[in-house]
Amino acid sequence: MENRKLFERARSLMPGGVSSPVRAFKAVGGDPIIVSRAKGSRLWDVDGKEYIDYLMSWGPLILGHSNPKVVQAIKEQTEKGLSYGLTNVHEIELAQRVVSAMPSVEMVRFVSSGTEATMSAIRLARGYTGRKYVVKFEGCYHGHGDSLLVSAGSGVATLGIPGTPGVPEEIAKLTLVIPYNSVEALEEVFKRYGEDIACVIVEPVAGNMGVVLPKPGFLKSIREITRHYGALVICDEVITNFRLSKGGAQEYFGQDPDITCMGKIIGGGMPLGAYGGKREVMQKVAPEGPIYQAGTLSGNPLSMVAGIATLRELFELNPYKTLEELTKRLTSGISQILKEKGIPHRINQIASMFTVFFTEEEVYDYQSAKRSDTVLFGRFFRALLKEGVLIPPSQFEAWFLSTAHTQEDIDLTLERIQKALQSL
Ligand code: HOZ
Repeated sequence: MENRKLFERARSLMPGGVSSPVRAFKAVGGDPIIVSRAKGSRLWDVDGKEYIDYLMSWGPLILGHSNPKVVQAIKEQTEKGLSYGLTNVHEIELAQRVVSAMPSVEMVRFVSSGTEATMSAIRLARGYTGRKYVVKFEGCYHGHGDSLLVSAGSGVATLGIPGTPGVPEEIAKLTLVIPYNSVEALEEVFKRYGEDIACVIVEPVAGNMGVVLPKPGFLKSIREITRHYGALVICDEVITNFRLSKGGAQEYFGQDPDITCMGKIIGGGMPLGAYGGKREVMQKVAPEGPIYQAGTLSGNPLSMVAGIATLRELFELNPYKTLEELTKRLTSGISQILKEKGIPHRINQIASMFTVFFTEEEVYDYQSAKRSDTVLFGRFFRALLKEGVLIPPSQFEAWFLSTAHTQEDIDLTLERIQKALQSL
C-alpha cells in the first residue's frame, strides 16, 4: 500500500516521519495516514480512503477544509506578492478586526505560530513587571518554548515525556506548576512567590489535556489574585479565539486578561499567531518599547488575507449556535452508543470542541484526565479510523467541528462509530 511505503520513506527522512510529534500515532498505534487532499469536512489519504475529519488540522479550520472564500483570497494575493517584509494594508485590516472582536485587546503584534505568540507574551510579561517567575497549570500546553514545556499537555502528555530534556534546570525552575482549576494552589503559590511572579498563563478552556472546562470562579480568581500581587494574566486563546465566540473565551466567560495569545483560526489554515492586549502593556514591545521580538515573515500578506477572509466569513455566518447544536448532536449520540455498550466515559464539551474520556469520574484537571483508559482510547481511535472517521490521535486533544460538517455527516459518523464499536 502506498501509505505504508510513503510513511517508511518519511521516517527515514524526518524524525518519526512527522513535522510535529503527535502526528506519529505513537500513542494509538498503527500507521499514521499520509494525506493527499481534503475538502470541507472530508480528508483523503494517499490510498484514496475517505475520512470524516474531526481533527480539522488541530483547530484552525472552523470553516472546513479549503473554504472557497479563503482559497480565493489567497489565490488573489499570490499574484501581488508572497511577502514584503514591510507593513502591508492587510495587516492593518486584520489588526482592526482582531481589536474590534477581542474585548481586552487594544493593540496586537502578528507572529507566525501560537508558540511564538506565547513565548513572546512571556517575555513581555517579564519585561513589563521586571519579575522572573511564570505560573502555569499542569497539563496546559502553550507551545514548545523552554519556559512553557514544563508539565505540559499535548504531545508531551500524549507521549508521556516526563521532564523537559534540553531545557536547562535553571530555566525550568522559573516555571511554577500548579493543578488546573485549583484556586487554593494559586493562592498558595502567590503567598510564597507573589512579589516575584511576572504572570499566570492559562488556557481559559484547556484543550491539550483533552478538553477541560474552567470551574465557575476559577478564571475570576486568577484575575483577582494577579491584580492583588501586581502580576499579569496571559490568556492563551490559541485554540479558543474565534472558536467559542466572536470574542473568544474572554467574551464567553467575561474574562479580562492583560495579554492574549492567538493562533489557529486567526490564520484560517495559514501559519499565523498573534499576541495582543492592553495598550499600556503592548507599548513596551519594540520598537515602541524596549522588549524585543521580531520575524521576517511576521504579518506576511498570505496569512493576513487568509485570516481576514476567515473572520469575515465567520462573523457573517455567526454559526456559533448551530455549531454547538451540531456538536451536541454528535456528543449525545456518542454517549448513547457507549452507554449501550456499557463503556464508562465522560465527554467534556464546549461550543464546537470536545473530548471523549474513558473514565467514570469527572475530568477537571490533568490528574483526572490521566485516569482515562488510554489503551481503550487507542483501540477506539483505530476502530474509528478503519470505518472512516478521523479524530485526534491522542486522548489528550480536542475534536473539532466546522461549518462544513452537516447533520448528515454527524449521522453517518454515529453509524460508523456504532459499527466500529462492534469490533472493540
Ligand atoms: N497545537 C496542537 C495541540 N493542540 C498540536 C498540533 C501539532 O503538534 O501538530
